[in-house]
Amino acid sequence: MGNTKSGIVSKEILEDLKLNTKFTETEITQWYDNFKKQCPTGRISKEEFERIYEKFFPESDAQTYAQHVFRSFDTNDDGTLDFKEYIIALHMTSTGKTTRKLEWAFSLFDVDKNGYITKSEVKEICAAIFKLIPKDELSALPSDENTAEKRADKLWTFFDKGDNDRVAEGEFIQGVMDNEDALRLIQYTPGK
Ligand SMILES: [Ca+2]
Ligand SMILES: [Ca+2]
Repeated sequence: MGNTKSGIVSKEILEDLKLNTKFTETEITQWYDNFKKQCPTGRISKEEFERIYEKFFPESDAQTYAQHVFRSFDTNDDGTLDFKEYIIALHMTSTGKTTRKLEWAFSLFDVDKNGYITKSEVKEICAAIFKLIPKDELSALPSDENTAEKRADKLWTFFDKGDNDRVAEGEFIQGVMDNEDALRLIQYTPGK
């Protein structure tokens, strides 16, 4: 098995993806063909990833957010996204169950990857989310959410922790599941 250069997704990866996502073999194979066409090297660099985000957010500054998302997808920390990381990411962020999505959201907020989220990490991600929001939408935000700092403060209250405490993955997922506002505040949904 291992690496074939023929453009056919390796059997190992295929089995793994079928097991870990709800995608079918046909879907995975089609995406692999697409991925290979767009990305002949078989890997997406951080710069390429940033450019993809810039296209999705032409009105705002998506670079910082893209860097955080890239970090959360690059599970083996080698500075590139391979096909498997790309598909798992797609699965978790788009069609996965809510808990899967929240596990991903946790890894997005856990900037230093130490298994806990601190308030300063929440602030850092909220600042990146804020850069995604176009100016005309910023002015429409409620007064307790209209700066990155306020958004972070509000989000933090849902975890019932002191400013110097830290939040474990289970606590994060529970806090977000229990509060619709928290679910809204951990992400930015364009065009609202
Ligand atoms: Ca990687
Ligand atoms: Ca952390």
